[in-house]
Amino acid sequence: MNNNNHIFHFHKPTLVIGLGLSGYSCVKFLVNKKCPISVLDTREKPPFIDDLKTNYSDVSFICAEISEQALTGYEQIIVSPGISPRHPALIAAQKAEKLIIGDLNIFIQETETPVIAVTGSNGKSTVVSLLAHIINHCDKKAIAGGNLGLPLLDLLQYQVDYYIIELSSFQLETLISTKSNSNIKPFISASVLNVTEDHMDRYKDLQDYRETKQKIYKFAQYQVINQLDSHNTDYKKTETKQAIYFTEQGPLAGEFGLICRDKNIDIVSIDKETNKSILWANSETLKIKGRHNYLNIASTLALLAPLELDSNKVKQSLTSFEGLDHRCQWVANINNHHFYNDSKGTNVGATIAAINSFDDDIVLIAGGIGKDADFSPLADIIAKKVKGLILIGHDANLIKAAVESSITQYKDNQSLTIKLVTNLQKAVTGALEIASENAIVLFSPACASFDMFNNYVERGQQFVQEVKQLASELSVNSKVKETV
Ligand code: UMA
Ligand code: ADP
Repeated sequence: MNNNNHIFHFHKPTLVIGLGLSGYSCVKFLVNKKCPISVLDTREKPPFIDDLKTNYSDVSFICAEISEQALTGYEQIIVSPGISPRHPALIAAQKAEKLIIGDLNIFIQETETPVIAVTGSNGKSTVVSLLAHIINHCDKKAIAGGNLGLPLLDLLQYQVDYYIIELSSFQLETLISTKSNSNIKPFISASVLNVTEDHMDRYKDLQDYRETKQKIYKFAQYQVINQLDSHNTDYKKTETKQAIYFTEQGPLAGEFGLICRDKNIDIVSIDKETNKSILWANSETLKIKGRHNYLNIASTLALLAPLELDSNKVKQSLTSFEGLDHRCQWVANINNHHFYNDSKGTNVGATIAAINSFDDDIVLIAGGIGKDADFSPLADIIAKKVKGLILIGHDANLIKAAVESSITQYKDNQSLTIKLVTNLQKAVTGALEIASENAIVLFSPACASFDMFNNYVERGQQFVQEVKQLASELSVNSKVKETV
């Protein structure tokens, strides 16, 4: 390994801030490298405190607020993604020439295995899981991690051909490129899949959030760009790197895109040299559905292009990919009403994509913590397409006000029924009461879950449980997915 690329040094006194998944994985990695570390968390009982005490009793744990005093004596500070590096004490430490980074900088410094990196407001987990699924099907080994769940530094213990990493804006926020490391290109390909509002409680504005995501391209050989994302297109003009494009429309030479024939969609690319069209998949043969998922496939193929995998094997693997739980996942049919769980729809853009996946009448269940989002784009589509709206959680009234304003402004959907309820059980029964014949009941909250649940998984599981319960109580014509 070329030490010239190192910005993090294992002999220097280091503080890890946060003892969640990322922080604990840093502890394991750094102790193994004999790095002198301490851990600070503002919570008295952070998630991995018992593991730290049992397995690393020599590592000191400090429960304190982040302050200049608490950072004194450390030359390097590793910040967990849940903590903003814009905290005044961290900014002061940076000015004092301390190294402030996240686990991502250590990961790119230490990896010798090629990496494919993905960020974006929506579709990240689907794309990284599909990338790993395809590569493994093509007789190579890949493992996916990062924001998906397996922390970045934990990936390094796996002997594989490729690491596939999902990066959140929080992880990219601490990524720094200096003179020392700016020449390394650990990412074969990297993509900002899309940018729509999310985490507006952490960023100044959408541009700030977008620029944070675009840091992913700094360490990439190929930048994979969403052709229709004008913001990424602006970025393209200022960069000279090799680019591969994907688009929601028919592709041009060298691009990956979608060709629509009525409701049937082909995912195709156009060979740069021969100009011939290559058909990768057709919507009829895929297990994942919805236009946003076909675009996810196009971006996945673009990210894989530099690997030159066997195209027949790639095509086969696309048809066997089942998608992930809690993403537009069919749960049950009760009296000809199909219930879908999209608990991972945690922002406005995701829920808009989920609504657009269906042509039928929709009753939408939404709400939770809105993260200071502008709900008006969601309200507009609700006013146009949704027949019933059930709202739960902290920001239910904000969504209701936005929808009522859209209805008044555009004189749309005056008959839309809106109900506010206090829990998911009432949401599910309420949805069935107002659903018209053959309607879809879509649970896509457009919000984070932390007001009522530990995370989106627990929220999705509870939704599925309530739907199953309703199906059994009614003992009517119903069919429930076995495995959820
Ligand atoms: N926290 C404190 N005090 C501290 C440290 C953390 O209150 O001293 C709080 C944070 O504000 C946050 C929570 O603890 O509310 C968790 O933060 P963390 O940085 O300790 O999180 P980890 O357990 O390390 O998990 C992180 C990612 N979490 C976040 O970015 C908030 C996980 O993504 C990721 O799977 C994991 O690292 C492994 O890489 C989750 C997530 O919600 C799924 N991501 C956001 C998203 O997808 O929208 C970005
Ligand atoms: P992420 O990891 O970025 O949160 P996921 O793949 O887990 O993305 O999908 C989360 C939700 O986002 C899905 O349930 C769906 O509602 C929506 N979604 C998925 N892909 C896209 C896309 N390309 N564009 C817009 N929304 C999407």
